Amino acid sequence: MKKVLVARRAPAAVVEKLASHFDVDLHQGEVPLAAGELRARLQGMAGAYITGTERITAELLDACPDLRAVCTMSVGYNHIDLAACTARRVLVTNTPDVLTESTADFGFALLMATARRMSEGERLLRDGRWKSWAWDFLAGSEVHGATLGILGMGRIGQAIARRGRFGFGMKVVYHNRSRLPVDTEAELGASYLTKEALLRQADHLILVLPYSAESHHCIGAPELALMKPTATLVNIARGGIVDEEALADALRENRIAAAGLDVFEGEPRVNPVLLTLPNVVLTPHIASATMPTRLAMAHLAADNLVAALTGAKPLTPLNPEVIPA
Ligand code: 8YV
Repeated sequence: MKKVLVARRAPAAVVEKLASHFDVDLHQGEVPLAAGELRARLQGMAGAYITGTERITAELLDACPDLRAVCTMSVGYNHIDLAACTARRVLVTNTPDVLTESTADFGFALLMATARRMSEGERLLRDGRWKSWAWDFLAGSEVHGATLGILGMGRIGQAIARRGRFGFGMKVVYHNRSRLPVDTEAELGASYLTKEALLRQADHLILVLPYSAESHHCIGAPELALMKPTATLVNIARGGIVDEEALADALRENRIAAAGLDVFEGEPRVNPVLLTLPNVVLTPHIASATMPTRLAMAHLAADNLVAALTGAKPLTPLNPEVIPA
């Protein structure tokens, strides 16, 4: 029987499914395996079921020559050196599609919570600081009818565009590495802008682009300086896309109005300055966290692993070129 490592706690049905095909080593702890532990646990393993918290590097692959498939329970795969996997003929799969709508729901929720100052209001209420009504008490910015800027117009970006356009009557503008086909733009009611124009025009800017060396700190001091002082910034992509120091400065000096962050550069560590600022809504990387979605992601990752190691066709491969013809 082939051996596989399940590197994080997974639903019982998923572990059972994997155990019916493989000899499974399950890491039960709540804390991810450290790099050295992961390397040790992967010795002799043909497959790895991982999440966004395990890094798959060229060095790790060289130390684990039996590894043939890495299946991540995440759509993002910046934690995996895909080129190194492909060069070593290690199949990599992710979990697209199944999380699109719930992640878009959360992106919109975070945008609204941020623009309408919900966390600030709840903190004030819970702390017993709610004294009275005033005309400008916790007055935030408008969501309906505002200009929604989307940076990264993949599946999740498009699902957010639909919510903004058809749910809230927003003007939707976007920037993406490649422009969408004209009929998709028309269907979404979204207009393409340069990154600079997007930064200047958005009342609410939501980041949904993949993280890579290219997108590292693609929102930094110069980009924040282009945004409206009344603007909201929401990040549900990856922390490293935003220069957190620059963002903290901009928020402290009210150069933008507010930010909603679900992801952080060094998560689970959060920049201590952000923790002190009232105009930031902070959530612990939960954009895809609904039970049905997480179950769908876990099953898809497991189904990919079963297919990859039993000669069947994986459902969502990232490097299909390594699959034998
Ligand atoms: C996951 C995510 O919660 O899918 C992704 O890329 O960021 C989240 O949905 C996380 O990565 C768990 O693997």
